Amino acid sequence: MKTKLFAICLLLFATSGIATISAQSRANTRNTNPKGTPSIPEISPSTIGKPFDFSPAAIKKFDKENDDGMYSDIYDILGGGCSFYCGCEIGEQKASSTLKAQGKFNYKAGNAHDLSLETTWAEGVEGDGIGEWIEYKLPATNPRITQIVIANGYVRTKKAWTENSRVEALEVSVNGKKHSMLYLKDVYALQYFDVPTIGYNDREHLDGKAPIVIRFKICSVYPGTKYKDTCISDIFFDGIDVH
Ligand SMILES: [Ca+2]
Repeated sequence: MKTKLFAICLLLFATSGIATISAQSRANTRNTNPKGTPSIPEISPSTIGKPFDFSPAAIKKFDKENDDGMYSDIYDILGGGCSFYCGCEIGEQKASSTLKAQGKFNYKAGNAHDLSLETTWAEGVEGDGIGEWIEYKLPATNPRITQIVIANGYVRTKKAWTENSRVEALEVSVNGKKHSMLYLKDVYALQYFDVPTIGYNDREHLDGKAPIVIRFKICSVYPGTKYKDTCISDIFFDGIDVH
């Protein structure tokens, strides 16, 4: 009897060992591609905002309710209240290409980080702009970013949004190192992505540290109905270290 019990125990021990090794093996391979280099987190939005409404009626209603002037207009993303941008810098933006200005509208890189839904960056190459990028340079002292918020496409009007291309997959790199792949929804609203922290964790020794350079590269798009220009109206952040 004792021998039989011992054999059962041995068997249980052995199989649990196999299970442990197998789980360990899965854990190790989950984040590696076939070449063995670490892959990056693939992230979908955790939250989608309310659909935009910039109709004349909505603008009239907004202006009436905004009688204290907290927001500069209906396109103003944050208004004058406290936010992550009490500490977060706008920094400098540059892009691999930019669509040339048409009439009173321009599509420069800085439009993607001016906290206004009225303005947009549009890439300026032939086709849908796969591989084109926009880059933000922020000082090392910038508070740490834990969330990326995106107004995908040219959201100033629903018509402009439909006619121009939107981003489907956006690769994020930080200081030249791949950070994450964001999978955007094709929605006329803000999209919130919870991301691994961007910025220096050692807040005591920031002097002399390299600036934080965040690059967003277009990897695939939702095609516009009229134009092959991919637009991003705004990419902005939320995070920690502020207040
Ligand atoms: Ca903008």
